[in-house]
Parts: sequence; C-alpha cells; structure tokens
Amino acid sequence: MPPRTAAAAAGGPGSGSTPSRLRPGASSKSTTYSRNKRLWWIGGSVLVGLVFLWLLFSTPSATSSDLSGRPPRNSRSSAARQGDGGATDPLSVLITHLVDTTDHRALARRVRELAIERPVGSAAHSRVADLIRAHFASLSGWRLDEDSFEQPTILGQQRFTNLIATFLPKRSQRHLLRSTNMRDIAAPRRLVLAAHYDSKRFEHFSFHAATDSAVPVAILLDLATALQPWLLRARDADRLDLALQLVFFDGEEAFGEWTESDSVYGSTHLASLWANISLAADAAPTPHANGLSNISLFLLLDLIGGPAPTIYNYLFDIPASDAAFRSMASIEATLTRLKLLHQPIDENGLPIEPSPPPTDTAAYFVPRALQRRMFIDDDHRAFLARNVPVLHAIPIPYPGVWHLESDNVANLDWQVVHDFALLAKVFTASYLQLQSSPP
Ligand code: 1BN
Ligand code: ZN
Repeated sequence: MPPRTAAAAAGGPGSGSTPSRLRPGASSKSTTYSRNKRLWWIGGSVLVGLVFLWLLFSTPSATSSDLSGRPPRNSRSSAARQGDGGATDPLSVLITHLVDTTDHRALARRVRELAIERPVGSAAHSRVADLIRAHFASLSGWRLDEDSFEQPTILGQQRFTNLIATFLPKRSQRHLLRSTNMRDIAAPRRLVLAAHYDSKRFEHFSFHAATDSAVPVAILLDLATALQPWLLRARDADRLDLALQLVFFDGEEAFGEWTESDSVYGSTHLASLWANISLAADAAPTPHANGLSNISLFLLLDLIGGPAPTIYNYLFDIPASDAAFRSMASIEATLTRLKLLHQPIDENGLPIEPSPPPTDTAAYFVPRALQRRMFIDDDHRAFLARNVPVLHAIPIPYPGVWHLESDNVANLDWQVVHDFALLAKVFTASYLQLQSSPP
C-alpha cells in the first residue's frame, strides 16, 4: 500500500498548490495560471493513480471471496472454493482444503454417543473409554497408550484410565529412548491436545455433561480422522517434525466439592509419570530432559459447546502460551474473513436453508489485554506447574448450563461445536506445518 503521505508529496492540494504570489519567478497572471493548471493536472492524475493503487492493495489478503463479493450463504465448501481462486497465502489455502474434512453428521453422532452419564467407575464410563479406543483402532498411523492406576478418593478406591493417542513422526522411530520403552513421548517435540472424558457424578439427576467435556472429546476424535491423510503423507515424506498427541483424561471431576486434592486425578497422574521419565538426549530438546520437556504446547479444551463462548489470553505472561493464543486468534480472524465461521447450521451439522443471518459473530478468542494472569483450575494444573506451555481453551463466563442437568445435547449450540472443530483442525495443521495441498 502506498504511504498515505505520498499523495501530498506528489503534488496534491497540500503541496503543488502553493499560491503563485509565494512562488519564485511567477511573472504574469496568465503564465502563472497555465503553469498552475498544468501542475494541477499532473498532481490530480498522480493522485487518482495513487488512490486506485491504494484501493487495489488495501483489500485484506485479497481473497477472491473478499474481492468478488460474498460467497453464497451457508455453503462452507463453496466459500472455501471461492477462497481457492484468490487466497494464495499457505494458511488460507490449507483452510480451503480442510474446511470440507469435517463429517458433520459423524461429529453430531459422536457428541450424542459421548454425552451420556459417565461418572468414574460406571459401565457407561467404560463404554465411552471403549468408544475412544475403537476410534483409534479404526485409524492408521496412531498408537494408543493407556495410563491406568488406582487411587483412594472420598468415595473409596477408584480406578482411572487416561487414554493417550499418538501420531509419531518418522524420526522418533529412529531416536528410540535409551532409558525407557515409552515410545509415545519419544519425539523430538510434541503438540498435545487434551480433554476429559469422565462426567461429574450427581445424586439427584442424570448429568450428561455435553459441554463438560463430550464436545471437546468429539472434536479431538474428528480431528484425528480428518488430519490422518495429511499426517500420513507428512510422516512418510519425513516432513513431520512434531508428534501429535491427543490425551483423554479420566477423573477430572471432583467426587465431592472441587478441591486441589479432590479433582484432576488423571492429569495429575500422567504429568507426574511423564515428569519422572528421563528422555535420552537425542529425543528431547535439552539434555537430561524428562517426558514433559519436549511438549511444545499443551492445548486443553473444556466447557465448549454453549452459545457465544469467549476465551481470553489467560496465560499471556508465558511467551509460548501467548504466541499460541495469538496464533489461534489470528486463525479465527482468517476463518471469519473467509466466512467459514458463524454459519447457521442445524443439530446434524447441516446448513439451515434458507439461511437466517448469523446471530452472533463476536470473536471466540479475544486477545484483549488482561490485567494479570488468570488461572482457572483444570487438567492443565500439573503441567503448568512444571512449566509446560499451556493454551487453556475454556470460556469465561462458563456456559450457563455448567454442572446443571441442562448441560445436555438439546442445549448445545451446534454452530459453536462445528466452529471449534474447524478451529482445532486448522490450528493443529498450521502448528505442525502440514502441507497446504490435499493429500
Ligand atoms: C471444568 C469443568 N472444571 C470442572 N468441570 C474445572 C473448574 C474448576 C471450573 C473450578 C470452575 C471452577
Ligand atoms: Zn465439570
């Protein structure tokens, strides 16, 4: 874009129109007038040219949907295809290919399967764990590890099982650990995405915990399926630098009132397990590293699926957390510009026709400056305490249905569910630098 001051410098009214009486050598009125006319003509032409150039280059990112008018309403794929024509930056191109990877019906079906009463120790809790196991058994390239342990609680001895799905880069298979056989953490670096699959136990009603956290779990399962072809291609070409790890925590919820000791059982156990594993120097960024020090980012999704969530940069004082938050906010801005978020859809994830205007297009990730760091207790506690960079994707305020019987599928905002599924996929693909062309 030309600098705004250029027009004036090149002869606009502010410069070339210096009054003749002040100009040296102005001898007669007519000569002065014709010279002035010529100067005005040149200055005016330059100004028109500059305004034209400014209009051309100031259009944000020059995507074809921006330049050629709005894409057809409610057509996510057509919006993406419109983006194909003009969006040349790698992120926009990647988005145009990723936008159609969500199987909307499958995502909605999965949320319904997961959003059942599933407190630790119940049969439904085991069934949900089996659903997650079966999901990864049906994919290729993923390994599933389990961290199972027993611990006393106020409701007696309980068994917890964290499920850890890992997609390893090629090189980690060469860099086997010397000191342990835990290959799931043996990549040079890891991106960890996490959500909890247990639900809080309530005596007097059946708590389905749809936002807490059936939706985040379903988003991670969708992400694993959708990115699998991209991951396989990157790994086989030895272009995948980080392992992608999806962690499904057990025992996030307290058995009684939430306290530091009665909560986050699964994540506390796994963080301590990984912290006590010594990684061989060639599998970690620093010598004497442990199973936490090669985690580049720990992204925790919680309480997602209610209407109009706003997530703030809670941990802005940690550089890697701040950078991750800003990257997520910038991805959201790009998706919004491409008209791929806030599109009205029904409970099956299908566009509503004819389309009502989007009800709310406020940003989800709000990069507004906060006065001080904010810590909302959750499954990241034990990781943050050991200096793992965290992006905590939890809305403030919590959904209105939080820990109420009404936290069920009927009260989900499906637009938000699908928007976060897309955000999570684009963020992950961008973080792992997956190639923008489709596999
Ligand atoms: C999130 C979902 N949490 C519980 N269920 C964590 C939390 C702890 C939220 C204390 C608010 C207060
Ligand atoms: Zn909860």
